[in-house]
Amino acid sequence: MNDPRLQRLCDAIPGLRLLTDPADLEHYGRDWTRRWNPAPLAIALPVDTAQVQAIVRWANDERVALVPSGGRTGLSGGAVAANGELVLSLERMNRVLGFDPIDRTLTVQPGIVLEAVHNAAREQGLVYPVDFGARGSCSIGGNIATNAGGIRVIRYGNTRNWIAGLKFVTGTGELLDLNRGLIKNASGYDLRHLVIGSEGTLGIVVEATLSLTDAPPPTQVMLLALPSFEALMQVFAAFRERLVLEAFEFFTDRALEHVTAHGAQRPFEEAHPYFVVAEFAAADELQQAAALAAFEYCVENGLVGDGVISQSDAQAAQLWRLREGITESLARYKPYKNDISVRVSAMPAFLAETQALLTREYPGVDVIWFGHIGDGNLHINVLPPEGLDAQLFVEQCERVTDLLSDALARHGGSISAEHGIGLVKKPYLLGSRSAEEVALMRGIKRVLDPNGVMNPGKVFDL
Ligand code: 2HG
Ligand code: ZN
Repeated sequence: MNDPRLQRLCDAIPGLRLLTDPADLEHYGRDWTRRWNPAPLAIALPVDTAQVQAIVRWANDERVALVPSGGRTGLSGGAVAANGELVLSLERMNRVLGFDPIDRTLTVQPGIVLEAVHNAAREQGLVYPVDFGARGSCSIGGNIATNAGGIRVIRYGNTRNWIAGLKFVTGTGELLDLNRGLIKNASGYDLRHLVIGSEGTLGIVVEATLSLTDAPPPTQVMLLALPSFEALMQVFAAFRERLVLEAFEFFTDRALEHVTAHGAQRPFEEAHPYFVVAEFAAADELQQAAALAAFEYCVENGLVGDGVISQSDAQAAQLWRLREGITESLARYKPYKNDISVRVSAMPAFLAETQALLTREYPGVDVIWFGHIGDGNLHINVLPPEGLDAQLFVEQCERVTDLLSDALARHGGSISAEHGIGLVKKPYLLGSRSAEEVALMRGIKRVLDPNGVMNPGKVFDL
């Protein structure tokens, strides 16, 4: 170890795995944003809570910034280490620690991949229902850090709803045991919920107790083609009224173009401008008939132009691929991403205004809309025009995001629905939160992380 600080870290924690190879610094120093050049000091891979605490104490002594790191599938730069930070990777803390059949909870380490959580729950005949496209690589610790949402929020809520307990190392290295799996606990502030969504700025989750639930009833998946944007929320209302929705997702023809070019199968012969993937309970004939009735109602009222319904799990997966494959199909273009939300009731007015705004501000640009429309959450990906300098492109998009942020403020919405603020959305935080709220957030940060070692520069500057 050439760096004396790292030498002291190795001395303090015998056996700690530390990586300093340039390829490792590059690999662990970035997330899926790909906008910043990774430049961490080193990567530490602790194996237990005691090592995490010792790393945090070392960081306080040395005043070295720490970047907690899970699967690094984030889209807001929350796990980027570009300023000589120590990346604290939780990937070796990836075990299931226990299952309690009476409490119906699964206790896991933070580095476990979401898909492994799904599998562990299924082995117990139950489910952990939070789900999204990055399930094969994102970690539960990262999900907690952003209160991740995904494709089943409409039915099950966000990550927050499924966290029964957390063990948490604060920015000074104290270990807190938050809520301990209790269903009812009215003994003061629920610090667990402060930690969830804090993007690694307050400390590090070292253990999570997850609530599990019954497996959902058999479902079917329907793909609908819509003639207009205005029809979208009406179709949603018609489906929600008649069916138990497990998911209700939308995307545009531009998204379809990219995802089919990337290997997904084209669903309809004819062209349509908008699409919906809806998954709903179809346990018996009554529910299946209700689905058909919802479809027919929409067709009769000119809200839907075409549709298909899955008859097997394989077909359902094929339809889901059209929605879940979008991010991957766009990745090579390095899109500028928006992840915004408004109340579902505000959606029709907000959609109309945003569509007009983006059509005006992005002439001739490939703008791809998709998202969790049933939660009021839109993902709008803007692709850089060919030949445009990457930095200039981001600057142009940020000017449009200023306008979008104003529109969100008028409609009471949020600049980040589920990806987090990180580095990417930091300039817009004050459009979604009042100055008083952000001042309180800073105060909370100072209490839990007085030396500012936890993921500094993310969410807000001190
Ligand atoms: C999704 O819903 C993810 O697919 C990613 O949140 C969204 O790539 C995006 O903008
Ligand atoms: Zn999403």
